[in-house]
Amino acid sequence: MKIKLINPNTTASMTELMGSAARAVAAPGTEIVLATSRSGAVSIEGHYDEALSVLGTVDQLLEGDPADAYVIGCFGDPGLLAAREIAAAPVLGIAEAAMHAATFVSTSFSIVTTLERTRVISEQLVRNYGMERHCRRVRATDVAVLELEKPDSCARAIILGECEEALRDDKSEAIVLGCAGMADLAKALEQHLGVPVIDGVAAAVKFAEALVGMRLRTSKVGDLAYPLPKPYLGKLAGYAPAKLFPTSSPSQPTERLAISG
Ligand code: 2AL
Repeated sequence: MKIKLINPNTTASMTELMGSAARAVAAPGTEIVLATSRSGAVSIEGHYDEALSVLGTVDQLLEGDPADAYVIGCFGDPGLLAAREIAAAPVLGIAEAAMHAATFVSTSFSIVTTLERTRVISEQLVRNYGMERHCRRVRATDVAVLELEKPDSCARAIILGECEEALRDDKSEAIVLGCAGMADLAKALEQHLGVPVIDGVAAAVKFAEALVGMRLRTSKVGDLAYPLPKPYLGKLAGYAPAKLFPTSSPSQPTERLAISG
């Protein structure tokens, strides 16, 4: 099967880092196809960065050969539901996947993320995903996303320290890493801390394999039905649904998709 891993930020080296994490866990028959957004911020660290990243993700979703599943490789899961609307293949976000994985191996986790200003994004996801009973705390480190890439930065030490505080002060039993750029830290942190440390990239790839293996596709009835056909104006005219993908008819808003193969 083919899983397309889309990095919504425009830093190709971070896509490669995610790709290594994905390939390390992928089953022998799984091909990981990497895609880096061509438009938008070099790192996603706020609501504006997130909002503007979505078109680059849509471009990558629609471009090239269709995949059996898609992973959005940014911890804010930017554009996740929009992506699910326009694809019939499963689309996974790394935050959602990581939090679900954490609940399978612990009853409580803390999220250790990047800048303080991204904390609210993670907290909103915790609520959206119904994870309030599991997530003890979102801990920001004030490490910028691109600092994670610099070998001489103290990012790793800061993240380790924050994880130790989470275990001691939050009494959490697992750590969810709150950035795709932390994917390469998971195993070393796990060995050091002695608790599960969950990288969402790996979790999303394995869940994607499971969903494809179960032949599950995104529901095209109701909320995640294809967008309604209507004109889009201005700079976004080219993204009008009728031009890009099957659309839901206004008179038949619950269009049903034939499931193949
Ligand atoms: C992220 C992430 O995973 N990639 C990125 O550019 N920003 N999320 C975060 N909380 O820093």
